[in-house]
Amino acid sequence: MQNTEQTLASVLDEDGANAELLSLIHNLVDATEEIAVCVNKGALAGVLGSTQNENVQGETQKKLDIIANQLIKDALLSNEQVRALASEEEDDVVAGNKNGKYVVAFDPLDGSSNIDVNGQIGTIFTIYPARNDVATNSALQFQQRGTQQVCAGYVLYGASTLLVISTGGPTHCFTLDTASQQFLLTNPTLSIPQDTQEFSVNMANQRFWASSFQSYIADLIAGETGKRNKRFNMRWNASMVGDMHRVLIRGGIFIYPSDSRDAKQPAKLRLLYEANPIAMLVENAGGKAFNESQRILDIEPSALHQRVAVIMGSANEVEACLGYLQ
Ligand code: AHM
Ligand code: MG
Repeated sequence: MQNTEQTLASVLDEDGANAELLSLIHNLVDATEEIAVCVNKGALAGVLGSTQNENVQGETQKKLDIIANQLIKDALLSNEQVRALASEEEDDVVAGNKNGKYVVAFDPLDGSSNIDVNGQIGTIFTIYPARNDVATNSALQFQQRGTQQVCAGYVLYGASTLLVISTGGPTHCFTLDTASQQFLLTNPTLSIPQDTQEFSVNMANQRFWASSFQSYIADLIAGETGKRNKRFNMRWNASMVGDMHRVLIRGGIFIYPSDSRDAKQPAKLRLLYEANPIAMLVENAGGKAFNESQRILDIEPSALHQRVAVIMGSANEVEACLGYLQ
C-alpha cells in the first residue's frame, strides 16, 4: 500500500480543486460511504430485492437503487454549490441552489442486476460548471460535452470499497478504511497498459451487432489462429464499474456496442452519467474512449438520458476495434 497518509482532500487540493468543488465532492463521497454500509449489510439491513416502481428508462427499480439515489440526492442538495442534479433514477433535473456553481449527475447504483447476488456494483458521478444562460432546473444545464467535466469518479462496492476520481489531473484510486471511515490514497496514478489480451462484451447480444463489429469479436475469439494472431480472454461482470475498474488496473477493452434489438434505443449505456465520467477517468489514465465514430468526450449531448455505444480501455486495442468499424 502506498501513501496511506494521503486523504482525498489533500490529494485533490494538490490537483488544484477549489474549496467549493472540494466541499461538494466531500458531501457526495460521504453519501457513498453510507451506501457502502447498506451494501455491506445486505439482507441484514433489508435492502435487497425489487420495488414495484419503474424508472424513466423502463427498468424495475431495486430497493437499493432508491436508497442510494435518496442518500446522494440529500447529500448534494445540502450543499449550496449544487445548482442542479440529474440521476439515472430521476425523470427530470432536480433544482438546487440557484447560485450554486456546479451541476452534478450520477448513476446511484450501476450494475443493479448484481445487487441480489452479492456481485460488484458501483456509483458513478460527474460534475460540470453550472450554466448561467439557462434556468436552474433546465435539462440544458447538462447538455455540455464531456470535455467540460471538472470532476468524474466512481465508487466500487466490491471486496473493498474503492473511490476512483479525477479532477482533470491523474486518475487516483482510494480505498475506504472502514475503521476511520475515510478514503485513503492507495494508487496515486492509474495507468492503463496500451495493449491487452482481455475483452469485455455481452456475447449474448452478438446476433444484433453490425457485421463489422461481429468480425472484430470473431477475430478476438479466433486468437492465435485468426488475423490478430494473439490469444484473448473474456470477462463480463454486468457492471460497468466492475468491468472498467479491471481495465483501469490491468488493461482490457470494454465494449457495449449499438445493436438492432430496439430501433428506438440502439445503445444501452447513458452518455451523461455512465460513458462521459468513465471516459474522463480512462483518458486521464492514458486509455481511449470512443463511441463507434468519435471520442466520447466530444459528443454534443441532445437529451438528459441519452444512450451511447462505448468502446474504451487500452489505447491500441480501442484503435484496433475502430479499424474494423470504418
Ligand atoms: P444499470 O445502470 O441499470 O445497472 O445498467 C448499466 C449496466 C452496466 O453496468 C453494465 O455494463 C450493463 O448494464 C450490463 O448489461 P447486460 O444486462 O447486457 O449484461
Ligand atoms: Mg448504470
